[in-house]
Amino acid sequence: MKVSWRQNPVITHVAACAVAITALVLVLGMRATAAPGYGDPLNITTGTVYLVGTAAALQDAVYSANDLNVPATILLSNGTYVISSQLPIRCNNLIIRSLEGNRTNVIVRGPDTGPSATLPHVFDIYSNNVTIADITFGQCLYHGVQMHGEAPYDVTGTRIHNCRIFDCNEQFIKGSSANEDPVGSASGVVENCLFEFTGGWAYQYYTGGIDIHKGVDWQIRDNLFRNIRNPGGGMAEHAIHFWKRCDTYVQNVVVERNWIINCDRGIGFGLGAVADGFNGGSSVIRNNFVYNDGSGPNTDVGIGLESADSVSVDNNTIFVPYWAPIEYRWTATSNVLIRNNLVNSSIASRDGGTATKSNNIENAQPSWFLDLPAGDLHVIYGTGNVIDQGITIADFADDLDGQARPKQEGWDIGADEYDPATADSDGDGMSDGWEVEGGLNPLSSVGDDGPGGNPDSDAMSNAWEFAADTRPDDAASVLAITGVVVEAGNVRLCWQGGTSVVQMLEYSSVLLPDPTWEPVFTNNPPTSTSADYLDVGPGNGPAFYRIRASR
Ligand SMILES: [Ca+2]
Ligand SMILES: [Ca+2]
Ligand SMILES: [Ca+2]
Ligand SMILES: [Ca+2]
Repeated sequence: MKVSWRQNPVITHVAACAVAITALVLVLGMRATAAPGYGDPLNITTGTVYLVGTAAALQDAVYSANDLNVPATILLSNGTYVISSQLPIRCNNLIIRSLEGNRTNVIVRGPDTGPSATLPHVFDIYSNNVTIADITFGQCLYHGVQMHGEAPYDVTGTRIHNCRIFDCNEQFIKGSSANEDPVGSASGVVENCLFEFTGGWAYQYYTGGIDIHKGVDWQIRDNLFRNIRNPGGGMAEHAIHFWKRCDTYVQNVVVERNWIINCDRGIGFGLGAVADGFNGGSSVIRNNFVYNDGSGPNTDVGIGLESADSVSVDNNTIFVPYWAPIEYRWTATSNVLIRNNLVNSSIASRDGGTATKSNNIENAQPSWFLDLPAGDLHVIYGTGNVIDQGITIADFADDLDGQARPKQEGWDIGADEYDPATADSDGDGMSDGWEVEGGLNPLSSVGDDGPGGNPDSDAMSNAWEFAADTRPDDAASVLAITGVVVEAGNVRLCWQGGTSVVQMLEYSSVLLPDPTWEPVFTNNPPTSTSADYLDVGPGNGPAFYRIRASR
């Protein structure tokens, strides 16, 4: 047997003896949270399955499903489906989704766009338990989805998942009701969707993201809204608006973990002084980001409660150039809690609205946030008056990113729970917590504090040390093979490294010209700073080993 070693960058061969082998470090990015407004493909199927590839086939499948009215799934192959008339959905328990799950590859739209678009709606829903998932749709005169909440339809159970909805002249998702009808659409979910005007502006003021009248038991979560703003006279409706209240049931609407960027108005419950509707319940608006750069002429409220009853407004982060990022208006606004919100100006009562406020910060500064112009309101390292300064709320235990609260000593104020293990305030690929522990500046990405720095003058840059979880302030702390011992024909490898990342011991019988590295042993964290492994029977001939690490 011949055991060899390599030392980066010089490769040396030593015959038949125990030697050290240098580590190779694989640098990977930090674990990223899921992008806002995106979700995993739904991948569910029910009943009769239609596979379609053209607009005509899609329309035929909808008509057939409507006629049969038994559970059905329409799967759309990749492509663009240009429809000139809306798709009327009258089949209960219908799923419409992309076959492959990639929403960018399946587009259902009208033939033209802009203020004179000719397609009325894309989906016009009269039935219950309809799911639309993993597609892109838009370019219509009115609504991307119209749900008929008025009798006799009283649509329930609509689910819109992982869709991109674009360029609808009026409200992108509309839940209608009738004046004489007590209840609108109910028990729906809109999640992981992107709503946007692709040209940066709406075409008129009468538009909005989600507008539902007399809705009950809705969940609006993990969506991204952008550019729902009118460049001319009159402000657009909210990105998320539950307008009139149901007459017979409590509202119980949950709006959580949404990002709203550059929309005239963010989230609204109620509108105006009209105090009708059924009081009580436990609606919540929590863990949302609302940002507006103010470049439009109609910049308005982040969260507006108008004649809204029994709503908790908790742990939202709002930065808008409007005098009151959160307003509660009119005397019918009552039984309202406003807690742990991080906003840049007043949380204000108007026209007799009442609320109980606790633990809000109303003077947020631009420098507290990770990327304000992009609407990324994650707080950065050192925002001490925000981090750990919230009150514990029994109703929920996560943050905007779906990560658990608290992370350190207590709840943070605002939608983001700061986590030093994942936060990267200077964007240099190394987490704040690791930088601080290693004596680096978590707010500097250059020089000794950046990924290319090497303040301890060992063989590893800071980026490599981070990937290996070794210390950037200790030259003795590196990822390296420290010993090779031949034991009765087997090889024992000894190495050192960090404690919190995966280590992979690999073998190749050749080094030049191209090694073929095969896995020998995976050392899962938590790992000891010193470890060893007995490789049984590598056989006769040269043997090369390396140790890798990755987060
Ligand atoms: Ca960093
Ligand atoms: Ca740094
Ligand atoms: Ca170093
Ligand atoms: Ca080191």
